[in-house]
Amino acid sequence: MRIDIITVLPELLDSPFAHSILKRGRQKGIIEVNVIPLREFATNKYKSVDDYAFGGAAGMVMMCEPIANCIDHLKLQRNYDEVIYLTPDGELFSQAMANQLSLKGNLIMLCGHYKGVDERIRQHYITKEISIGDYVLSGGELAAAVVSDAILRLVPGVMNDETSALTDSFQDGLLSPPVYTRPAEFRGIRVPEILLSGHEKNINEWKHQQSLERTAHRRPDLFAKYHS
Ligand code: 6GU
Repeated sequence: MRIDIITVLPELLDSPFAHSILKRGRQKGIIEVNVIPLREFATNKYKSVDDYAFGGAAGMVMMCEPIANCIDHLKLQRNYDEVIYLTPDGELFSQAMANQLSLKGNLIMLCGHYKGVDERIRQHYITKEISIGDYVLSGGELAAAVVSDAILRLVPGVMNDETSALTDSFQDGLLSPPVYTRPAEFRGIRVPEILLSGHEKNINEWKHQQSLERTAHRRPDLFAKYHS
């Protein structure tokens, strides 16, 4: 899978894909992440990527030409399954969406900035709009990093057995159970005895029960969906 991220702040995306699971996935050649500086596609002598909003609204708007030129340039080299725009008024991101997108081959992500992009780009180039939650970030870059991370770790071969996605919170609609490591006693607090019992069936039942209780207590909204 390949993700091309278009941004006015490429430096913001240097680190998120350079460590741990995603670093190894890139080294293995299973996933590819490219950060494309939008300013390289600016057309005027000032290299502008934004301009004043028509109608006199406060704040700048990302211009059509640099974005159109950039996406056209990318599309000449390969086909894309989705051209995604990261924006607070997009569809709310979820594990289900991450699962679907992890099956795609090539994705473009366009990071919004300022007051957002000219509506004509949204109408003519964008195939999917994603928000990562009901709060406002200063730009789409951190959202693109969040969405990309959630997608890329699901691509087969990126994770090994120890990091398997199958036992993640949300993958079965429930939160994960609590986990413990050595020592078996820490400041007088013991690990639940069942986890030391070696009885796999009972342990799995205990974990499932803990997941149910956690979800019911912390996320009644998820718990209601799980039972319906
Ligand atoms: Cl995708 N962008 C911005 N700027 N803020 C957000 C967001 C995206 N998702 C939630 N808040």
